[in-house]
Amino acid sequence: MALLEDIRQAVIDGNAKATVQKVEEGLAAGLDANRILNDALISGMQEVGRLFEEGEYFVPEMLIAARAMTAALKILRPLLAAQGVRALGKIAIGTVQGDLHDIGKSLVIMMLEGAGFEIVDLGIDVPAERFVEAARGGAQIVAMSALLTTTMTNMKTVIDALKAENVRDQVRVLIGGAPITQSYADEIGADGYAPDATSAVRVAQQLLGKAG
Ligand code: B12
Repeated sequence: MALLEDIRQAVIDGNAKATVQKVEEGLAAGLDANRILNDALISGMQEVGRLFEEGEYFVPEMLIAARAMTAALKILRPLLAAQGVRALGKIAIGTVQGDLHDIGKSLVIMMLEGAGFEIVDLGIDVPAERFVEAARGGAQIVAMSALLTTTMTNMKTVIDALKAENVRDQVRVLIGGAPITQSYADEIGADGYAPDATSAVRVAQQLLGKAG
């Protein structure tokens, strides 16, 4: 569909204004918010990743593409998250230390909020101690995001810190991000892994015994 392709291209070009304008146009024309997210925005970011890998794009291009995507997500947020649902449990989520990627985390937050979870957003570049504090503060799930192979190892650092501080048994640990796999989750002793924001909701429900 031409409009979806226009939105995708606007993200690749890093044109926030055009991205927002086209998303609004799409919604007005009756396009589904999920379709805009998956077929235009996420697909556009995947292409940006590919261009970066091939040396055609550099960090500044990635950054402006990320800004365009973030601007569009603000519009989609209320549409993707259903309102006023009951609290299913408290989840503290952050991107691990050394890692500044937050678009995937924002999407996971949106979906979890929409499903009725209370979210504590710890932000990006989060040191292990902050995850430990969140566990002490009553979060039932500690969720971590990592996009870099060099920072994903900090997920294990957090799990080790939770153990050292005697709070590992109080929480369930959920992890995700592009380089993460189920086998990595098993290897570091995380309780759950999900490959995307939609399945993050299902896994979070399962972890708290509220299977959906
Ligand atoms: C945008 C982007 C950036 C932006 C980030 C802006 C921002 N606000 O987030 C900027 C420009 C800052 C950036 C910087 C860098 N980046 Co970058 N970046 C990307 C890019 C293009 C897109 C990431 C993204 O937003 N994807 C879209 C979202 C929706 O997908 P997602 O993050 O995977 O999230 C989904 C799932 O993974 C999952 N998920 C995510 N988190 C969680 C958490 C939980 C609990 C669960 C259950 C699920 C879950 O659900 C999400 C939704 O479905 C990727 C390429 C790619 N294809 O991933 C490279 C990429 C991740 N970056 C890369 C690199 C190398 C870097 C830099 C080192 C570059 C440099 N030389 O400086 C720096 C590192 C900075 C740092 N310290 O973090 C590499 C990583 C390579 C590797 N294997 O380690 C990639 C893969 C590009 C590439 N192909 O080489 N980057």
